[in-house]
Amino acid sequence: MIAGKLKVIVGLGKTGYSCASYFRRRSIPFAVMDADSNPAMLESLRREMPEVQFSAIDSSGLLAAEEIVLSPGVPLQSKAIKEAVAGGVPVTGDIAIFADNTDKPIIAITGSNGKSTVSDLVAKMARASGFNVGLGGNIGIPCLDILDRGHDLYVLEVSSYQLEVIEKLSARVAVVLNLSPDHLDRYENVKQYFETKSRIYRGCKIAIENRETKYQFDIMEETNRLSFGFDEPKTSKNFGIREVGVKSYLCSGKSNLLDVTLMHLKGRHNWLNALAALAIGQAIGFDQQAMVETLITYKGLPHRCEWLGSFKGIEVYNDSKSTNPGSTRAAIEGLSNETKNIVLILGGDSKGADLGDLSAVCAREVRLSFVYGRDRQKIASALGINSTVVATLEEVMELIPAQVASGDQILFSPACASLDQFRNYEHRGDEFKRLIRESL
Ligand code: UMA
Ligand code: ADP
Repeated sequence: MIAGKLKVIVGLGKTGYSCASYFRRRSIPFAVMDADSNPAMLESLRREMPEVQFSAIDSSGLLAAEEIVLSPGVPLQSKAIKEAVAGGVPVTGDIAIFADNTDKPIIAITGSNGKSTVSDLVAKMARASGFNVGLGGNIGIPCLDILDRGHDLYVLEVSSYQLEVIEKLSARVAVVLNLSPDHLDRYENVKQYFETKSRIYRGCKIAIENRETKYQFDIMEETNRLSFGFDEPKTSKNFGIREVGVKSYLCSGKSNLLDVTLMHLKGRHNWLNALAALAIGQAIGFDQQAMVETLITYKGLPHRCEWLGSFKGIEVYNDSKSTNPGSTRAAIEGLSNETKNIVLILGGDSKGADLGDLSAVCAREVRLSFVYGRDRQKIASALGINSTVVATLEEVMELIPAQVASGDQILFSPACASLDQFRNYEHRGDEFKRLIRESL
């Protein structure tokens, strides 16, 4: 039982610990709760802040809290949190605390896919344009860890989980990169998930919109808007693609900015990511030449359609960061060609998604498919193509050498969360890299 009116941090992972450090720096009293009796950061908390009370999540303690600071992995809809909210206890999260405590501009980036790529790219463009930029959020660096470090601009990757507890972010620039079904184990339906994503636009100065997204966002009329999409742009506030002969250019209004073949990032989904980054940069006032040069040199993050090399004539791609059907579709379309030579490996925890969304693209583009992991039977039947179904990735890799040949492209793009068999997507991708090198 926690005594006195305190802020209560719920969840002691990366976020919870960064909130604790922040409150400590500001001498704000707080306590911490976690469903796990020995969470990841407990040892550090005991060592660095021995006076802080730590306990299991208990409803009466939450009801007595001055405010709950919720970690993103803890659903707002969980029983104890719902009870506290019903009892009038306010709930916040690290991004909202961050926004309330800086007067520097925030670029807030969400979307079902491409958040980390675009956040990283925009931060690099900002640096190339002379800004002292801080990059954080869902990308893996809790935002409060980058506050108070003298930055003049922030790029925050924001997840739907984080958006649940944000009333009004008031970002300088906000973008929903794209929307496709995800996290249906957390949300009641796709509509609720999309609505949560749309909260990022609340109070923003400049909204960046994807013209390919059909969802109707609720954006205040007076908000300035820029947009991006595959079609040719009409004004300098629109970013798009212009075909000139056989070449495709990223462009804004009448200006052709870059021939897409000059980018390392491959696949049409990355054209949209690049256009979104250019629109964000224009909204903030980045140097256009510096942005274009960044797009030419940017190699992308590991585990995102990462080309591992050519092994005996077989091209291998690690797309372990693909955790939903939308990103696997983008990967397949990115590798598509006339020879139907894609060997797809997927599986894991499907998070309630309908993998049937991939059946048409698989039937068209995939020569062979292997399905593994917890939801393998459900996934294989939803895909509707002939798949080899085994329990683990290791077993897939044992079967692979006998079934692939020079000219094939092996694509590891799981379309699922990794947590049923791996620590996280990085662990899964590293295991794939190790196993493929051993087996080919
Ligand atoms: N916990 C509870 N009760 C629960 C759930 C969790 O007590 O119902 C406790 C766990 O026991 C654990 C702690 O909460 O001790 C973990 O908190 P957390 O799950 O919020 O994880 P953090 O370590 O704080 O990491 C979070 C994000 N994790 C999630 O959203 C699940 C990280 O995104 C993010 O990088 C980090 O904050 C910094 O902002 C990860 C992620 O998977 C990579 N995000 C999802 C995604 O990208 O699809 C949204
Ligand atoms: P996020 O942070 O939203 O998970 P990442 O940049 O880490 O996004 O990429 C995650 C997965 O989504 C990877 O498989 C990547 O290839 C794919 N991806 C990246 N951008 C897009 C996009 N615009 N549309 C669809 N898939 C994408």
